[in-house]
Amino acid sequence: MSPAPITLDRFILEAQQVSPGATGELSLLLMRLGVAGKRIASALSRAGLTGTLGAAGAQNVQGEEQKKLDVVANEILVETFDYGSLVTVVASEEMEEPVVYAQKETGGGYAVLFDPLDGSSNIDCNGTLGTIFSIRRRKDGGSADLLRSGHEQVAAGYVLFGPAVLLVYTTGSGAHLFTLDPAIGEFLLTRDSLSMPERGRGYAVNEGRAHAWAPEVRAFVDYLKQDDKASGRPYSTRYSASLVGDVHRFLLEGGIYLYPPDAPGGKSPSGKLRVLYECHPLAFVVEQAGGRASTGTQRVLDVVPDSLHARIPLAIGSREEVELFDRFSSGRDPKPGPRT
Ligand code: AFP
Repeated sequence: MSPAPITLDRFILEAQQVSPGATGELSLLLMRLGVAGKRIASALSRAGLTGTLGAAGAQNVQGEEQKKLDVVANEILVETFDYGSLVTVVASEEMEEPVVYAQKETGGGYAVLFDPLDGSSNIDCNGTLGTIFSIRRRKDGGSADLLRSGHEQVAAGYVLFGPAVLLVYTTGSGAHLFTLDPAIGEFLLTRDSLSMPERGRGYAVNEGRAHAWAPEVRAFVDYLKQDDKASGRPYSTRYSASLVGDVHRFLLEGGIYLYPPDAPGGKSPSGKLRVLYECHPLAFVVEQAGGRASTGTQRVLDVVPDSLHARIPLAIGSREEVELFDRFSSGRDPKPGPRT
């Protein structure tokens, strides 16, 4: 008989047993995220049949059009943590203000931050989507409590909704990959302690916005496209309009995802992606797998946001490409080495 599959719950519980001082609360929370991921996957798979595709008719706090499924996924996550007194506050890309759960207004417990449905432009065409989450210990309460560096995350991860539903998470000792087995409704361990390639052959960026980029960003992307076998170029473009989908690809294959800032004076001088809901959690996962995440001038995990919905430029992926992007960004001589 083949060995019993390792379920998400078993993996989390076994990790808890070798974690000194663990109370089991974080374990429960991670397991609930698994359940929320399954509920969101179910809503997505039936959306075309239940009339939940299309726009919700409102805008989120970023001024972006909300899709009905953005709202559904957000509601599932808010509801998921509204019992059991583990989580005192949740904050979401889709909500202007955090939700503070009544039973724990005095503080303590955990804060969960999320982008409920990343890549929403893919919803109506059945493209890749994701849910990104970040877990922090709550300190003295209030929103200011959440405005801290990415090093304060105790866990982070994402659920990827593609041909298969995947869950990747880290608590700071490696990043682990699970695949939902639809036959039994469980996430099963498929790769323990992911290790991403130090260098890849793909890049993901919305080149339709190249006109707005700073010259050094254009120079970097042009560099990737030049033909030079010795340094493994040209790279292939791999842009899916879902950060989770692209980052997951590069986690497995190596490469770099970019959402650069506009040149000074442009419309989006800080880029598009949100520090707390997208950049910090994915940076935590990718670093745990041996990769890097940078704004071009700063390590993403070092960034302390000045507001809940603050944005930063993001370069995330294999160590070598992200370091190269930093060298271009700072105007240093890139001097890329030959491909090994
Ligand atoms: P939405 O979830 O609002 O569609 O944003 C998706 C995203 O944050 C990221 O997942 C994509 O890579 C990027 O934005 C797409 O943005 P562009 O449409 O500007 O390429």
